[in-house]
Amino acid sequence: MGKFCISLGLMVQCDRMMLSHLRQCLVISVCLSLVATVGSALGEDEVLSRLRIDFESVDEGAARKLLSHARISLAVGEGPDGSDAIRVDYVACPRGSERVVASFPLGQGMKEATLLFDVKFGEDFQWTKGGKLHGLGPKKPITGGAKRLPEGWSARIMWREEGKVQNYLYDQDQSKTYGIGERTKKGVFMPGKWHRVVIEVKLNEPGKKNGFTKTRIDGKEVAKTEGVEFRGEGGDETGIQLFMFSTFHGGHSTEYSPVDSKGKFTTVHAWFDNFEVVEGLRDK
Ligand SMILES: [Ca+2]
Repeated sequence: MGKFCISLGLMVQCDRMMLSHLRQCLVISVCLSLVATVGSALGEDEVLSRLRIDFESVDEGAARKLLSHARISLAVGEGPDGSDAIRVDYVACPRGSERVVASFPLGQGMKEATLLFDVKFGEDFQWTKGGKLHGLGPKKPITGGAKRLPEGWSARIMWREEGKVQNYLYDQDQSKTYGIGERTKKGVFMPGKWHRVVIEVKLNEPGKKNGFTKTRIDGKEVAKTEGVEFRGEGGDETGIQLFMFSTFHGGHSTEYSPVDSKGKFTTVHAWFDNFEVVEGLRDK
């Protein structure tokens, strides 16, 4: 009887401990789910976003810097939703069109990031053999056929003949002069139409060929390049640190240059709005 009483007492004691433990678990899990909810709510708009340019305020920051470029002007009310946007003038030259480039630091190096923007090519836009569109890079990106460096790389896209789209990546392959990457078989960009561009970049681990770039246009994946060795070494400076505003025809020959009906160099245009760089991979 004595033994039974002691056992019963222990069982009651155990039940109490379990109940108290259960309560603690419940409190902890409720707290954790609250944190997760707040985190994801903030994440959409504030925590994950590294850069946003919508041209609704152009007196300072990145918008002002872009508008200080001689070939970029404010396009009032010409954005995809009737808001303000920018227009880029592509002025023909012997190697395509004049370079319209600007860099924007994004802070601490990221291993994964997504660049999003809207683009509309003019009704009379000339694709020629191709040209560059914006992308992401490390602190010191490699472009223009420059010598590959362990800490350098870049991930942009190109338009090609008939509005085709190509990933355009500078990786660690010393045997290549220019960028590499998959391209679409058919045209994707249409003159006179706004397109939503989403470029996801996942960097490789140093020493491994396990990076990738995926490009989506208007919600559809059009080009995926996998097994990429973007960087040859680690460190914050080799992470995704730069938004590369970079657009021009070329290339390096007149095959890339826009010309008029008489074959003379001409100027064509494209419009841009709603640039954003977010941490992590985001399909949108
Ligand atoms: Ca806008």
